[in-house]
Parts: sequence; structure tokens; C-alpha cells
Amino acid sequence: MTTLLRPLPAGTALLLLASCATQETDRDFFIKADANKDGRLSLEEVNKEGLPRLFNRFDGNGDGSVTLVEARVVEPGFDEKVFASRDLNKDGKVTMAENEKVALSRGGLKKQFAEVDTNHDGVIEKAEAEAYVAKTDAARN
Ligand SMILES: [Ca+2]
Ligand SMILES: [Ca+2]
Ligand SMILES: [Ca+2]
Repeated sequence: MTTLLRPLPAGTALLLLASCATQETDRDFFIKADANKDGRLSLEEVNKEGLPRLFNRFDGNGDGSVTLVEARVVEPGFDEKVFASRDLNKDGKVTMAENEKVALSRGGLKKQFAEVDTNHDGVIEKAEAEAYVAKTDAARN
């Protein structure tokens, strides 16, 4: 499933970043992430909306930081080294800022973005998002 602290497995839906993977929340992600409302998503917009959403899924107690224990609640066996690589100040907690800094230095959600950007022009058009939603729905059924 989707993970916060390391690259998502290939095939993971970008738009499944919404906590509940229904068509409605996928559309909701597109609308929310489209900060400048031009009907297209840049990688920057996807990272800005997507990274905090992923982070919040791991932050079980909602205190703004993720401990290794919290990470393992979501993903049992979560790799300690991967966790440590995100914990920049080594205080045993990964804050949203730490996570974003490390994630963005690795391109953030670019893999997931590329999967949806089927014509590879660097923007996700609404039609591409819709096609992706339809495809993942078909794969589920
Ligand atoms: Ca927490
Ligand atoms: Ca830290
Ligand atoms: Ca495109």
C-alpha cells in the first residue's frame, strides 16, 4: 500500500492519496490540488497536496509528527533506517517539514505523477486524471 517515507511501489495510484479510494475522493484530490484552478496539475501542486495527505495518514495521534511506532501501525515492519533517513534532527520523530524536505529532494511524488501524466507533457490534465480514475476502478473490479 502507499507509504510515506519511501517511494511508493510502482502502480500505486496517485489519486489514491485520498484516504478513501473512491472515485469521488479521487476527483476531490484533483480539485483540491489544483491550487491555481487552471484545470491542470503540476508536480508541484501534486506534491503540495499529496505529501501532507500521506503524512497525516501516518500521524496516528495527529500531533504533527510521526514516530516509528506510528509508522509501524500503518505499515508493520516499517524499516528503521528509512525512518532515520527522514528524521533529520534525530529526535525520533519525523515532522511534516522534515518529511517534505527529504521527499522533495527526491522529486516527491514524481513517479506517481508520471503514471497519470500519460502524454508526458509535465502536467496532469483533467482528462488524464479521469482516465486514470477509470483505469484504477476497472483494475479493482
Ligand atoms: Ca504523531
Ligand atoms: Ca525529527
Ligand atoms: Ca499531461
